[in-house]
Amino acid sequence: MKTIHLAISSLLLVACAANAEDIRSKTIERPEGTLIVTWGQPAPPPDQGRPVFAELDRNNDGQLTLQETESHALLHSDFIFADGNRNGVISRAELERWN
Ligand SMILES: [Ca+2]
Ligand SMILES: [Ca+2]
Repeated sequence: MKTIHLAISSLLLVACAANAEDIRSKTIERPEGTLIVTWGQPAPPPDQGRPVFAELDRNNDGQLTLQETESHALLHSDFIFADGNRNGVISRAELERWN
């Protein structure tokens, strides 16, 4: 029997906003096979406050690499957007713009 998995995340975010950690699924039996629809969103990263450049820049080279941002979950997940010139590192000015 054919099984189809369909993940819907962005369409139902509003419906799940009240309980953001709740991942739900529904199984629908169809003549063509079983359809499993899963929706929800993972829990947001904990609020760590604004990242402090000097604390993240472990090698003190004036740039933040992706690895150096691992301790700040939100900045780490948003790295490509914070890296305004897309050179693979975040400068102090880029971090200030991102904040
Ligand atoms: Ca660095
Ligand atoms: Ca950059």
